[in-house]
Amino acid sequence: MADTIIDLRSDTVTKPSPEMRQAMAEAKVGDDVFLEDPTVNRLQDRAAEIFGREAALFVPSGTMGNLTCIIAHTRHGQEIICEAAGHVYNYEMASMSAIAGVLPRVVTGQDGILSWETISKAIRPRIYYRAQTALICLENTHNMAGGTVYPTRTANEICDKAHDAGIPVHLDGARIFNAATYLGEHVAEITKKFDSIQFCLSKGLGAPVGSLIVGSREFIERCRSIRKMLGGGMRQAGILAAAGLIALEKGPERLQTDHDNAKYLATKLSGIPEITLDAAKVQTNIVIFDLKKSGWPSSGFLQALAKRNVLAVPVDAERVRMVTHLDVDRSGIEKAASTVGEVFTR
Ligand code: TLP
Repeated sequence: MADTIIDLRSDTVTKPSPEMRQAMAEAKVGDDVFLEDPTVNRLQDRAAEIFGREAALFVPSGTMGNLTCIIAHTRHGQEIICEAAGHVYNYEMASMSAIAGVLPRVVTGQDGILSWETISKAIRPRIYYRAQTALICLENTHNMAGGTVYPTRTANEICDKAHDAGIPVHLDGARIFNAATYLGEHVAEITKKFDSIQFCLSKGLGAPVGSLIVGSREFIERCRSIRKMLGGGMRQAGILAAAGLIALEKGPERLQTDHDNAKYLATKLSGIPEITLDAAKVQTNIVIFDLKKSGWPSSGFLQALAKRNVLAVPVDAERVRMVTHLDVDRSGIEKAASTVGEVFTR
């Protein structure tokens, strides 16, 4: 027990539950490129139903989901407005430029949260010699801003005004169920004005693999061709969808526990003098703290922590991220917090 590793690098590290493993073993499958996998079809139908949309598409990853939507919404030589610390801009291998051929027009939000005021200034004028703004991409929750949540009014206003300007809005909703849990609102309600949504099954919801894109039937059919072009046409993917269905049905209801654990962790860490962290700002399952006062670079700190069996990731040279999830309970969180304290005292 003493050697148990407390892995807070991400909520992607969770292992499928015995119930998921069994459902995977027993899943009815077919060739999904022929649209014949009954379990994939069930997952897609259920996702569309939950989000109150016409259709959904199962994709192998959040990265492919975002890229597929970006390609569907844009043409080469256009621009996308996205947030400076956003995942699409920083962690997706520049795929929006390398593959979709679009230029990111970056704007900085308040704790990652954009407003129409900041976005509207970044929209290119409709002049024939300027690249045109083809898409706005929001991220909810915002990962590298520390799991922050869009107030629904703000997201709605951005979508309404963008639509008035003739620009569609895509949501990187990798952790949209965390946002819904924090707001106490339904995912369909908080996403209803977006033109497309990508959300992940493989994060806090606990599935081993997979994301879904939801939108109109016409949009999803376009995405299906793009997914195939990107190499994401899967065959007997019902094995994965079976775990995904359990994640979708049962994952959301336990996210509050992750949020409570993150708040608890943040409160403990903020009591350590070497750490700068405002626990009051922690809204969901992501805790980011600053090591500047300690004089430690995040790399050295993380190595010392790993030696004591606690894992986290760097955000940059001075900041570290810890993410709570279903495979670390409250006692693990307590252990992680006290281990951080120990690292500084040794
Ligand atoms: N995020 C991962 C890393 O890539 C940073 C993590 O550990 O948090 N959108 C958002 C907001 C994400 O946080 C992620 C993954 C993705 C998209 C991409 O999803 P995957 O990893 O399935 O491609």
